Amino acid sequence: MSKSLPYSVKDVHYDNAKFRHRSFFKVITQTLFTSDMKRECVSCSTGKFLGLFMIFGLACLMLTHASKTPSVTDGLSKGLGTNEEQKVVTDVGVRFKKLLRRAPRLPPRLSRNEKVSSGIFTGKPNEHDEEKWKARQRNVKEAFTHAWSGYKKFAMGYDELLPLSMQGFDGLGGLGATVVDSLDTAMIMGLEEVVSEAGSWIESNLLERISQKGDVNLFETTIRVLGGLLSAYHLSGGDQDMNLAKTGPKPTIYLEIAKNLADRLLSAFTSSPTPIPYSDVLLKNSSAHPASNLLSSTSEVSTLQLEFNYLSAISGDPKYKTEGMKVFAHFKTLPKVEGLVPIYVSPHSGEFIGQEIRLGSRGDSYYEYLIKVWLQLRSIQDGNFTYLYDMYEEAMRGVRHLLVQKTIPNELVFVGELPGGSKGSFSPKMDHLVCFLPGTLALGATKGITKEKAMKDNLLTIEDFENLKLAEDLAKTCFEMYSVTSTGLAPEIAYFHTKDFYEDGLGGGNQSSEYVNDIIIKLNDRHNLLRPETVESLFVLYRITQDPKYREWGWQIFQSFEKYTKVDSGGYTSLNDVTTLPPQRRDKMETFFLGETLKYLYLLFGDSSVIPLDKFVFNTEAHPFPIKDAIYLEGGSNMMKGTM
Ligand code: DMJ
Repeated sequence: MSKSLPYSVKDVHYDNAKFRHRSFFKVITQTLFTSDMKRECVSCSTGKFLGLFMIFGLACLMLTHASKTPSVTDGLSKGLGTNEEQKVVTDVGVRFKKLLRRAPRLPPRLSRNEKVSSGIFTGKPNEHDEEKWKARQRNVKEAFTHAWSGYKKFAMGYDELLPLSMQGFDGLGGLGATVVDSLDTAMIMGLEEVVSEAGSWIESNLLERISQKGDVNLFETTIRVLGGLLSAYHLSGGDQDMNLAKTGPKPTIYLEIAKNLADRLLSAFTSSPTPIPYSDVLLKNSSAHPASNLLSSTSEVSTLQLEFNYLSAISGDPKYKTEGMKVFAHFKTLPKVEGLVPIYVSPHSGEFIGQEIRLGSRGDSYYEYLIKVWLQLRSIQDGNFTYLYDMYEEAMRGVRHLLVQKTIPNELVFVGELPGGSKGSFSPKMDHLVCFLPGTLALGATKGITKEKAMKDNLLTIEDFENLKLAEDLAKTCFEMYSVTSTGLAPEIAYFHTKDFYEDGLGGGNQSSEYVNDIIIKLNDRHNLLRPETVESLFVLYRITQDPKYREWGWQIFQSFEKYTKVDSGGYTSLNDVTTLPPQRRDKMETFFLGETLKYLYLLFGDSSVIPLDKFVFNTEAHPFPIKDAIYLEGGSNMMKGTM
C-alpha cells in the first residue's frame, strides 16, 4: 500500500474547455466525431459524406482566404495563452501548421451508454421503478410514525426516548429536543397529526422551558432546537414561499420562540473576550461559561452560522449574523495545516489548541459550514464571503493530500486522522461522522445542481471533479462500513487495513463481504447510534449524480434499521454491538434519528424536486433553510419584517 494520493488531475477523465486551447481544425473534427451526431450520422453514408465535405470546405476557405482577422484559435487563447498564441495569422504556412497542431480534447459529449458508465443518469426511471420507490418511501414514513408514537407514548416533552425502559430522558438540557427536531420531518412527510401534536406542544411549553432551564450546549441547542424552529417557520409559510403545514401554530409563533432562544444563546458570544463563543449557556439568566477544560470545539463554534444568518434574515435584526460570522472572519486569520485545523480552540486566547486534526468528532461540521454558509450568502454582492469558499477549497486540497489513503487489499478510499498534526503520524481511523463528507464534497462541486447539468454548462473545474470523485469513492466506503457487519449497520468508528496497520480477528462479522479484511472494528467502537451521515451523503449524491445505486444502498441500510433497531412497543434503539447477532441493544433513541436519518431516507426515495439542493441549504441537523438572494441582504427583507 503506497502513501501516494488516489486523487490527481490525471485520474480525472475530463477536459474543461475553459482551461484548454484547441485548434480550429480540432474544434470542427472533434465536434463531429465526439458528439452524438457521430453515432447517429457517421454510420450512414450521407452523414459521412456531409461531414467530410464540411471539413474539406472549411480547410479550403482557411487556406485561400488570407485575412487579418484573428483566428478562432487565437480568440480561444485570449486571457490564457502567450503573446505568440495571440498573434494574427496571415500566411498559409502558419495555417497549415495550425491545422496539424496537436490540441487537447474537447469537454466530453457523452452518449447515453457512456453517461451511464460514467455515473451520469439521465433516463427517467420507469413506472415500475417509481412505484417501487414510492412504496419504499411509505415504509420510511411508517418508520417515522412508529418512532414518534413511542416517543409520544413514553417520553413526550423529554429530550429523548429510552425505548427499552419506556421512559423519557433529558440529555440535552430539557427543551423537548425530539419534538422540535422531528417537526419539519413530519411537515415534509405530510403527517398532519404529528405536526399538530408537536406544534401544540411547542406553542404551549417551549417558551416557558427556555426561560426556566439551566445549562445547555450552545451548538446542540442551536442545530437541533433553533434550527428546527427556523425550518418549521419556513415550511409552515413564514416567508410565504411554501406551506407544508395545514395545521399547528402560526409561523410567527416559531419565529418568536426562536428569537427568544437565540437572544439567550447570544450570551455565549458576548461574554467571551474573543470572537470564539463559550460552549455552554445558562438559559434562565442568559449567561455563558466555557466547558470544564476551558476550550471550545472547533466544529461547534463554526456550526451556528447558517442558523444565525437565517434568523437575522427573517427577523430583520442583524445581530445574530454579526456575532456568528465573526467566528469565520477570525478563523480566516489563524494558521492552518494546508487548510486543515485542530479540533480545539480557546475562547480566551482565540487560538487553536493542540495538534489533533480530523474530520470526525469536533472537526466535522467546520468543513461542512464553510461551503454551506458560502452557498447561503454568496448572492450578496458586496458581502465578500468568497474567503469561505477559498478556505473550503484549500481544506479539501489538504484532505486529499494529507488524509486520504486506500486500504489493503481492495483499495477502499478512506479519510484518516492526524493525531499529532502535520508532523505526527497518520492514523487509519475514521469516525462514522466523517461520512457527512461525501455529501458536502458533492454539494461543493456542483453547488446543488445535477452533475449532468453542471457538465453540460461547463461549470466544473478540475478540482470539482477531484472532489466529486472523492465523494463517490468515500460514499462507497461508508456504505461498506454497513455491509461488512453482521447486522448491516455501521459501527461508530472503523479502522482500515494499510501497509502500516492491521489487527487480526476484528472484522465486522459478515463473511460474505468482500471487504472483511479491509475494515477493522475495535471492540469499543462497535456501537451504532442511528446516525444519519451515510444516508445524508447517499441522498445528496443521488440528487447530484442521479445514480440509482445510492437509493439501493439507502434501502439496504433502512432495512437493517428496521430489522435490528425497531422496538415493538414504540421507537427505535441504538445498539451496543453491530457485529454480533442478535445485537445487544442500548436503550436510547437519539433525536437525530427523526430529525435527520429518516428525513434523508424519505427524501432519497422521493421526488427530487422536493427541497431542491440549489434552493435550500440543510443545516447540520438536516433542517432546511431557503437560499433566496433578497432575504440575506443586511437586516433582512421588508417582506420578512412585514410578517412579524
Ligand atoms: C447530529 O447532531 C449532527 O449531524 C452533527 O453535526 C453531528 N452529529 C449528529 C448526528 O450524528
